[in-house]
Amino acid sequence: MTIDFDVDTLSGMVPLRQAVFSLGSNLGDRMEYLQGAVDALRATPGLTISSISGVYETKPVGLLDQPDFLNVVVVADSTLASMVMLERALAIEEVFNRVREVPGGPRTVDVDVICVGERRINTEALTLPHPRAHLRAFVLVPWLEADPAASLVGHGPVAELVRNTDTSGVVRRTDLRIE
Ligand code: PH2
Ligand code: MG
Ligand code: MG
Repeated sequence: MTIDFDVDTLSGMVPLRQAVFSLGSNLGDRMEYLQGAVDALRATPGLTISSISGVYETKPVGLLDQPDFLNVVVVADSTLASMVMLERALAIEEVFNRVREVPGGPRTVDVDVICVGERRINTEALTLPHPRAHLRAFVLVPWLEADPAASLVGHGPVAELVRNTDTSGVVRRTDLRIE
């Protein structure tokens, strides 16, 4: 176990950092769920959205026998501790009736914390940066759109990661937009 003792684990103030969230939906009215999740993030005290990617239609990664996803990435400035962001993400999933029947299976809405500044954390509840983000075109492509200068802790510029990733299953839906 990693002993994790710094400002982030205390309940007091933490510095303003950039947080990146990956949102996905592949059940029901996908746009409705994504918009609702973004609205809930926007309404979170201590968190200010700075950029939202376009909407991407993406082929499922991992468990292949499930409907296509819509994915977006939200970039925010926040003074919240990482664990508080995770709690908020899980609460948003709860509100939108996320069902967890099959691990990695279909969901109304999934809200993942991808990274919080330079923070590295490895606990049972949360690993930062997200351990698979650097491999996932459905995270990297929208993230690069939302923040062309983005860099992933330990992995380098997102632009470079996108160049080295198969992005064929990730298609921008120019007809859709998150407000
Ligand atoms: N989320 C997963 C597993 N697979 N595939 C796509 N295309 N989009 C996702 O958001 C996604 C996935 C686990 O959370
Ligand atoms: Mg996920
Ligand atoms: Mg998740």
